[in-house]
Amino acid sequence: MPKAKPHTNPDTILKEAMERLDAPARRLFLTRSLSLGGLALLSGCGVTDSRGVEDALARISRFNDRAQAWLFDPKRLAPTYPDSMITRPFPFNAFYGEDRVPRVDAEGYRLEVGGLVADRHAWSLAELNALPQTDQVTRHICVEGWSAIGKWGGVPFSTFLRRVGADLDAKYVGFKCADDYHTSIDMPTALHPQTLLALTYDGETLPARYGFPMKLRMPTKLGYKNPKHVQAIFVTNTYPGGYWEDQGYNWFGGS
Ligand SMILES: Nc1nc2c(c(=O)[nH]1)N[C@H]1C(S)=C(S)[C@@H](COP(=O)(O)O)O[C@H]1N2
Ligand SMILES: [Mo]
Repeated sequence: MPKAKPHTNPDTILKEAMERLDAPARRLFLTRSLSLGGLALLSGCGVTDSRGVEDALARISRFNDRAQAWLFDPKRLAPTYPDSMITRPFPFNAFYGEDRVPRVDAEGYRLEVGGLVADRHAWSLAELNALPQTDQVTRHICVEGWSAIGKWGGVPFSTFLRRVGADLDAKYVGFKCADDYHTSIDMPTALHPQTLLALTYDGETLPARYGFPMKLRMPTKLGYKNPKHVQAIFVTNTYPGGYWEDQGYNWFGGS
């Protein structure tokens, strides 16, 4: 038997292992940025060669048969952590560099609310801050292959949706951001007890890089589903897609 060519390029290793997977498993994991690091994180094991990658992918593919239903149980809670485990400094990520973070004016800010809601009044920051607040320490997982633990505070999103008289039987909640980012989530996730309309990070007003003045924080979703600098929220039955979702990322994006 001819000896297999040694693989040196991580992308080649990943691509060749992918080709041996069945189509549904491949489709699920062929997000554009699945790197070896990301794969190691998703599979919970080190992947250094093509054998390791295949094992990891096989494990993920088996896991995924159960995962979608398991992750999407609206009553299931994501793990929480003690403050001592917060990652410092917490990483910044966006589709641009930190020098281009949008600077939203606090005074002029009004959160627009639209679609299938009874009350379309736009909210000032003072009004949002006057709603009941809570905080939680959870893990943020980015498909680019890193995760970090952070502390977000704000209004339980279900409280907000009820306050604006949202149609809770609608399928989707969509988000538009100050940097042209957009995304959308399913209603069960919107109503999940850990889904927060986040106004603070680590006890301070949400810093610009983490999404000032407001981000939606969902520990049950991958990083790219957590929109920063949210300017408008809309409730709809028409699939809204999203910035990464429209480029082939999985819409559900659970973590
Ligand atoms: N408005 C906006 N929200 C966004 C993004 C973005 O580019 N713009 N990037 C997403 C991605 S991929 C990640 S990992 C997280 C990063 O959040 P952080 O900077 O608080 O770590 O924000 C998400 N939300
Ligand atoms: Mo991300």
